[in-house]
Amino acid sequence: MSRILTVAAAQLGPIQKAEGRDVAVARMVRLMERAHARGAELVVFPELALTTFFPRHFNADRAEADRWFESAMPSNETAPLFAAAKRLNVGFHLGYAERTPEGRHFNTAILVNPAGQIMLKYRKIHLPGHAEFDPRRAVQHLEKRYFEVGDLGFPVIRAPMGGLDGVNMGMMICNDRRWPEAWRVLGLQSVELVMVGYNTPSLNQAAAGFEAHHLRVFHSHLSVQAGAYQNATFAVAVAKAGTEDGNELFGHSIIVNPQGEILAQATSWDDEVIVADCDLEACRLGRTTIFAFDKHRRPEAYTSITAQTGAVEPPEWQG
Ligand code: CDV
Repeated sequence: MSRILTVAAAQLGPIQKAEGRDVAVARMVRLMERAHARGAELVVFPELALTTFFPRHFNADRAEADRWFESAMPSNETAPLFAAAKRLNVGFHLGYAERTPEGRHFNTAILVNPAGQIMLKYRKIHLPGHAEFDPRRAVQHLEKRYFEVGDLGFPVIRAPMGGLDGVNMGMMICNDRRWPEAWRVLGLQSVELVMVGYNTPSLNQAAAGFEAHHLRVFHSHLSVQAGAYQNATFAVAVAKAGTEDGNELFGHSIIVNPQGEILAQATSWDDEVIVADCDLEACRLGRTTIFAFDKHRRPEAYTSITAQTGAVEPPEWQG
């Protein structure tokens, strides 16, 4: 019997540094309405969806960056998203910068049900970039300056969504999608839908050498399609795209099935909704055959995955 959840990726076009949250939230409400009109039951927004991608901007005084963070969720400014969810009877996923009551800072995503309840929170674990101003870079990437490493692991929750009694839903954020370890930790919790928002520059600003432009999108899709296939899950990868503060982010948001196939793909680098009917029963094939983890995994051979961070050199052949 099929278990269909209709999922939308709500790609956002650029948000400029001078634009307020009210502008972003109004655009997001419109995207929710458009997604709902196309039958979506769950709408997925990108990483740091409420503001420009501020880690490209250096603040010598760290506290000045606090203006990019939310200290309440919902807040007056984000309440329209929660109200729209109720009005339209849709769930949503939102990425934002979180400042906790203790003054800690995280790159965070939440999953909200149509009643406006936060069902799941994730804090980004793989933080790319650097902590100090780097004079060699044309554009900074200061995630390591502004955020702590997430402290919630990679959680999955089983909860009602759309017309389904239980959907196993998990999250990762942007750079996490490139790490197979993150996918597998979600896979080991029987995840059926992975939501991942991203802000990815079209150019590799850290590149010391040449990297062909088309590979930026290829590597993003490769990671999401492989992660979905190898863990027998659907995945929604959604961009903030276009030229923000003079810096280009690529779009190409996708919805992927457990075979690793792309079901829907955004074609603009602006606000755009893509929708796919995800039959969660399709997770069963991989899970019970080639990726039946309980039958085939060999964790005793994988100890280096958690015991070390960097790669070591192999022994020299002595022949
Ligand atoms: N926001 C990100 O995590 N962006 C990184 C870029 C810097 C490479 C990404 O992995 O897409």
